[in-house]
Amino acid sequence: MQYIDVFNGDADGICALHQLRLSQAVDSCLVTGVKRDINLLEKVDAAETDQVMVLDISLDRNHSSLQRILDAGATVTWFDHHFAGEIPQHPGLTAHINTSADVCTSLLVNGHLSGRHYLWAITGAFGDNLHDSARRLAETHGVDIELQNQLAELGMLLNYNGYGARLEDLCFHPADLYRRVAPYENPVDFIAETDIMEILRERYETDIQQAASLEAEYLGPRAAVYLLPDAPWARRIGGVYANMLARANPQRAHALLTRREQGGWLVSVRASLDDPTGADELCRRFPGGGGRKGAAGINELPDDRLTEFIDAFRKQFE
Ligand SMILES: [Mn+2]
Repeated sequence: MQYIDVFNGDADGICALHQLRLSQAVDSCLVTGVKRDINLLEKVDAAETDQVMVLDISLDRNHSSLQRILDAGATVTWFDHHFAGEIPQHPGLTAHINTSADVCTSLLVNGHLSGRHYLWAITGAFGDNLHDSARRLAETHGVDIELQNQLAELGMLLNYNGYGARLEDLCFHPADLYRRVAPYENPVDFIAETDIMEILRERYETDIQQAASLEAEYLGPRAAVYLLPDAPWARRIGGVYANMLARANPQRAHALLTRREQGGWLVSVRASLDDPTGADELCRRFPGGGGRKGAAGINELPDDRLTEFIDAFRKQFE
């Protein structure tokens, strides 16, 4: 019998798994990838007695692999906040799915564990750009503003690490980053005793300076579109820069399109923070598109559909 932990390689995925493994330590096989790599279950080969934990990836996008694993007789526990589609009714599956715009997987796990490792849940929520939810949870536990801000930076940097077209674009492999986090029950100790924050912060600042020098392709009061070049810094910073723009302009929706090496565009969409809906709906209209209400993406938008996308984006949000 083996434990298999399948998790999104971003802050939310890492902080969700970390909370669960702090409360139940097991020796598990880790399956993860860059944040965009959400078809993670196809990499899992499970046997009858195996226990599979799946965190922060869409059930809809992994439906056939899930069916295969359940048919093999393995037990699957799933926590997620992305569009799930039809959830299979199977005695081997326990699914904790909530697609509300103000929750993330780390917060769902926090609820499941009755707040046992809430500092990591707050970190994961900040990582998913859910600042209101993160601060609300922090307030209920009396976390002071200074620590809140530290956790916000940690969440943002762990999230930033997950962005890239492939693992080579990243500072740390998400499985390695999880292993570095794993010994720390308290994020304050992780921040003080490891050099991870420093390494991520330095690269982040260099990347963000490059992004900030870009001009918008389209800029209106309710919608803005940015085109980023085919470069590792652009692939790393796109999603985090989109979150930053969203917070600076809460009434505006943002689309960041990063040029792909093979042609076409990698698309990140953020609905406005004032009305965080419609991003998934827009992206699902294009092949390879998906996500959640407030933040969604398209893995490969063909060049000849760029204008169509920008029109659809403006129509959705303006
Ligand atoms: Mn998430």
